[in-house]
This record gives sequence, C-alpha cells and structure tokens, in this order.
Amino acid sequence: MELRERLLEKVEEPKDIRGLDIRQLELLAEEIRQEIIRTVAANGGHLASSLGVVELTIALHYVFETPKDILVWDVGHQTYAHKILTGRRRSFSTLRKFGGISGFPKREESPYDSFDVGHSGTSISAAVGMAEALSHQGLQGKVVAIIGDGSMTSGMAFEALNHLGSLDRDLIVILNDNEMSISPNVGALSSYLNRILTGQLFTRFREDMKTFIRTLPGVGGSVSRLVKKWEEYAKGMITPGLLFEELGLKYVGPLDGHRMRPLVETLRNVKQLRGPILVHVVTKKGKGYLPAEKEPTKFHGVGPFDPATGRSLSQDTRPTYTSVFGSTLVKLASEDPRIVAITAAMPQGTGLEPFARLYPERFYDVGIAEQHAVTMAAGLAAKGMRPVVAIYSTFLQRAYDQVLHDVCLQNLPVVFAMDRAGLVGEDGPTHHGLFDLSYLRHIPNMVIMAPKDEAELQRMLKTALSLDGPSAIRYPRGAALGVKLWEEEIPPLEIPRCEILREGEDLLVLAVGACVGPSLEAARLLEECGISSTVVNVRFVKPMDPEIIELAAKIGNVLTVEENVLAGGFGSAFLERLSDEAPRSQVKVARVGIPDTFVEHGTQNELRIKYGLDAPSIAERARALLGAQPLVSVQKTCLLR
Ligand SMILES: Cc1ncc(C[n+]2csc(CCOP(=O)(O)OP(=O)(O)O)c2C)c(N)n1
Repeated sequence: MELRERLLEKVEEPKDIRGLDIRQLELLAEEIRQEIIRTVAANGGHLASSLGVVELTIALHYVFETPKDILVWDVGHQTYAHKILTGRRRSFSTLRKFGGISGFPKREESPYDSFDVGHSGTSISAAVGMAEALSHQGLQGKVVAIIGDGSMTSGMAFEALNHLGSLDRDLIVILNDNEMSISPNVGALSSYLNRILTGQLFTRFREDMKTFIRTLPGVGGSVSRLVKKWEEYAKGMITPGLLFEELGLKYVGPLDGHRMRPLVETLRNVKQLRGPILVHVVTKKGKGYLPAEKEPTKFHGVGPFDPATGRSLSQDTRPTYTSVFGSTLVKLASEDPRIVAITAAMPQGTGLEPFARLYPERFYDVGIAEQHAVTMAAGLAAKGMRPVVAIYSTFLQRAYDQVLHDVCLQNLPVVFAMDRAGLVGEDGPTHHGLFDLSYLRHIPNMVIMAPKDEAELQRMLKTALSLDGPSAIRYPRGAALGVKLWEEEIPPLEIPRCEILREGEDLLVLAVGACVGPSLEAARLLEECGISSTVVNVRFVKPMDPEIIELAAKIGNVLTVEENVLAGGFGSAFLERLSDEAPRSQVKVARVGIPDTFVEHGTQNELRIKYGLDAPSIAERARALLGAQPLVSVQKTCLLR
C-alpha cells in the first residue's frame, strides 16, 4: 500500500524533477517502473529495454537541460520512461493504441523527441548532424546520443563513430550496454565490451606480452624484469575503452546504470568536458521486473500479459507464419547440406532458433547488420551454398543496394525470407512492411512470391531453394490460417502459375498473399448482391503469369488487392503489363492497397479497415468499380481478341 503521494503525480516535464534529491530520484524510478509494467502488461510493447534505462533516463533529464540539450535515442523502443517524463504521463495508457501515443520517439508528438526512429543504428549519425546544425546556427546545447550495445553493431553506428572522431564537436555518446540485442549480443565488439566489464582486457594484454617476450631471442633470465617493465608501461597505455579512444572519443566508464548517485555525478562531469565522449553505462535488461530479468528476450517485445506472473494473455494457438517458415527450413536443410541461414540479430523473431539449435555450423547471426548479411549471403551463394536470409521486410530496406548489386546483378541463388510484410500493427510506420514489392519488383532476375497461407509458404520455400537465381518470399506478421501443413514431400510450385480459386464473370479480383483470404470473403459478399467474381491467388508478383492478363481482358473489370504501397506494387505491375500487352483494352481497373502515405500504428485489423483491406471494404470497392447498380451484370469487353 502506498502511503505517500506519488512523486510522479507532480511530474509533467523534466524541469519538475530537477529540484528533487537523489533519494527522491530513486523513488521516482520505482514509480516509473511500475507505470511501465502496468501499461505494457495491458497494451503490449517493448518492456525489457525500457525497464533497463529508467535510472539512466531520469539522470539524463536531471542533468541536461532538455529539450535545449538534445537526447537522440537509438531504435527508440526504450523510451517509455522518457515519454512519461516529457509530457506524456497522462496519455501513457494509450501507448501503441490506434490514435494513442507511439511506442517510439516522434517529433510531432513532443519537442523532447528529437528524431523519429524505429530502426537501429541511426542515433550517432543524427546526433552528429544536429551538433553541426547547432554550430552553424550559433545555438547552444549539448547533443547526447543513447545507443545500445546491440545497435552499436550496426554498420551505420561505425560509420558515424568514424566520422565523429574526426570532428571537433561536443557530442556525448551513451553506450547502454546490457550485453543483449534482442537475443544475446554477438560479434567481436560485444566480446570486447564484455572483456572491459570483466577486467580481462589488461590481463589478456599482459599474458600476450609475456608470451611474446619469451619468444624474443636472448632475453633469457631477464624475462621477468622485462615483463614487469612492460606491465608498468602498459598500465598507463591500456584504458578500458582503448578502441573508442583510438577512434578519437574520450572513454568514460564502465558505470553502473542503476545507481543514481554515480550516474548523476558522472553525467554532470561529462557535461563539462569538450569534444566527443563515449560514456559506457552498464544496465540490466528487464531491471526491476523478475520475469523480464529472467527472460529478457521474451520480454523484449510482448503482447498483453498478466503482470503478476508474466504469462501471456493470448489464447491463439495457431502457428505463426514465422514458426512455419522456421520448421520448414529445418526440414529442407536436412535434405540439402548446402542450405545455410542468416539473421541480422533476430534469430527468434525470424523463427530461426530451431535451425540454429540443429545446425549451429550452418547458422549465422551477424548482428544488426542487414547489409553485411545480404552480401555475405551473396558470397556464400557464389561459392555453391544455398543461403536463406531471413529479414523483416522493413529492415531489408537497409540492404537495397546489396540485394541489387551483390545478389541480383550476379543472379545468385539467395532466398530472402521477408517476414512482417504488410501491416505489422502497433509498432507503426517504422515497422510496417509496405514497400518490399515496390523496392524488389524492378530488380532484374528477382522472383517474388507471396503465400495465401502457411502451407503455400512451405511450397514457396521449396520452390525458392530450387532456383538458380534470387528470390524473395513475403509473408505477414502473426497467426497463420491454421491450414494443414505438408509433412512429407513438399511439392514445389510452377513459376509463374497463379491459382484460380473461384470463377465468376463480372469481376476479376487479383489478390496478393495475405489479401487472398479477405478477397475470397469479399467475393462471397458480392455474390449476395448478385456480382460473380473470379478470385485469383497471384502467388508470383514477379514474374507475372500471362494468364492474368488474359483473364483481365476476358472479364473486363479488375480489382487488385495487396498490402503494399500502391506506388510500384503489384497493381502497378499489372497496369504496366496490361498497357504493354493489351494497349487498346478497355479493362477497368481499381487498385486496393496503401496510398502515398506513411501508415500510423494500431492493431492490424484497425489498420486494415482504415485502409480498405478488409473484406467489406474490398467488396465496397468492387461495387464502386462496377458502377452505381452493382446488381446489374456489367458489360464485358474483350479487346484482346
Ligand atoms: C535495422 C534494424 N534491424 C533490426 C531491428 C530490430 N531490433 C529492434 S531492437 C533490437 C536490439 C537492439 O539492441 P540494443 O541496441 O542493445 O538495445 P536493447 O534492446 O538491448 O536495449 C533489434 C535487433 C531494428 N530495430 N532495426
């Protein structure tokens, strides 16, 4: 039972905490934690990362004069405490809800959110730009980038550090080191940070020097004297953050990110320093909530759960597309030793964990390094392997040139498994996979597939792995349809054959992937008002089945349906083909898809309704296409013949 009034009740903005003492800041941290746990348990969200930086966030807003001093968050999934402290305490219960506040920083939401973000590795680059902008305009203000050890593995972070080290700018990089990405962090940098924490860096150097000196000719009995001398010299030379110092940043740390007093005192000192500085802060992911401390990967991003136990409230027992992809890849890998799998820091999210367990030597987690993942796959394919690169649709955007220049230009057999294609829901505009059909369709050699259900996903994976060139399969986030899976031999598909699911004379509906289900449902609704539809499961967005154009010319009214932006998507591809192959046809076409806008956050269903991708909206659109009196059979044209 709480007897005292919550400190949080009086906090609207950071200035309200600047008069508190350290003990009060510690109490505030506890209150913020409870607020975060309560809200995320109800709404879902990124729990563990946000819990890990509560003290750090308070200390930053306490010491720095935000928003004049600028905080630039990396990824932005850890900003719940920041949101609560910066004017959004009262709206925090709407976190990630349709029409509510975003789960990520948003400039339009608050002047304290300096940069919109959702993808890893942008903070140092953006901070460098901001520091330069302040300087150009003669403005005062410190710029502080806060980046996790996982995000520090991004190529962009290295590019920015490399540049920053050569600039004489006051810029503070806070390295929030919890030794975790979503899964345990990987790579040489991660091992380096770990060696700093365990104090092994100096010990290891000393051992290496001893070994080296022993190999020198003629040192004989004087070894120990020499080693001692080296040790004295090396002690002055080896600072824990030598790597960063060499890059031109002053290194401060490692600091315990959960002890308020040293955090505040160190940040105060750092604030006085000039030039680029890296502050190494050690935090615990999930701090203060036992289930999340124990299982930080599970609680990285969660749906609603029971806060007392940490148990998920979801009742859905259907498999996900992700899990079917993962189990099918395991099965196919047992039949073909050339198959290898690559993830960019998302072994769990992409369903590759079973593969990693069974085939550790054929599995690569490269860190948050999508570009490297793709070009590495190209290298593997160039030398006879069959790489499957599993990357969410939104994150593959990072590697567009690698897909084009390193994979497709050489027609290499790399399979792109693009999870989370289409509307992803509550993560919002940074995470929707709405562009992949457009950014892949124009690249020569690429085969693009979209399954209508999880059994077809299995067949597409089999098909993709039988090709001698690149291919991409895009499938949605969340529960699959629950159809029967292929257990023994998985039959491949014939490229580029589409599948006619229903035949009718008034309307042709060309549906891509997850839109097939709602399109069939729309056809049933239309039938009730006397409109008969042919519904086609497109299957291959590229190459396009010539039969699609024939059907269009025969039926005369065509509705394309896709969960992708309309610009450059499947509907555009259809119009291009129609214009090329039947230039004088009078086929009437309407395209259902995402207009030229970034889509906000909300549940997948809410967004599908808003953007006209649910069955009733599709049926409505078809009625509009067919004119004012949809019950009258429309006139058909067949100008191709
Ligand atoms: C380009 C890109 N790839 C992948 C992701 C998915 N992702 C979100 S958070 C995260 C881990 C980030 O780790 P870290 O920066 O250490 O933050 P932590 O969650 O541990 O606090 C990943 C891989 C992303 N947001 N952006």
